[in-house]
Amino acid sequence: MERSLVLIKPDAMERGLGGIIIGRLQQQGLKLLAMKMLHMDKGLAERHYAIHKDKPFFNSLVEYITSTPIIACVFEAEGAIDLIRQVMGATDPARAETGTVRADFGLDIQRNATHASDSVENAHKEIELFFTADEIFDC
Ligand code: FUP
Repeated sequence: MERSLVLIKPDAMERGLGGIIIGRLQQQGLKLLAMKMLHMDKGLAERHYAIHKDKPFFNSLVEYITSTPIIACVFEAEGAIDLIRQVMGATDPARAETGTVRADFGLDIQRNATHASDSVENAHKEIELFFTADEIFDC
């Protein structure tokens, strides 16, 4: 069974879209194992986006993701990584397929409503950044 970290980002939080996005994932059969609302600090944001630290958009991305509280979730399913990325659509909402979360709710490439892990290895690392083992309910 695969797990993925999903973040409801500040632009979606500001528009009250957390419930509908989490609902879309649950409707696809993804099982919600963990969820919390938190305000990421700079250190957590820099660790979460460490892979992008040399990119020109890194500082702006860290500033954005720390700008409001967010919701972090862990979802589980067979093939969860690909399934969630299909539900979310392309990173850039302008390129996201019709009916995807980012096509429907994303504003631009930075304010694209959600984050979802892009591999099993990264999901494992990302989940550990946000959740302790006893916060994940595998029932
Ligand atoms: P994704 O895996 O879909 O989250 O996309 P990426 O790993 O390529 O990008 C990580 C985050 O960087 C995205 F959520 C959006 C942001 N980003 C920018 O802000 N500007 C860019 O030019 C590219 C990505």
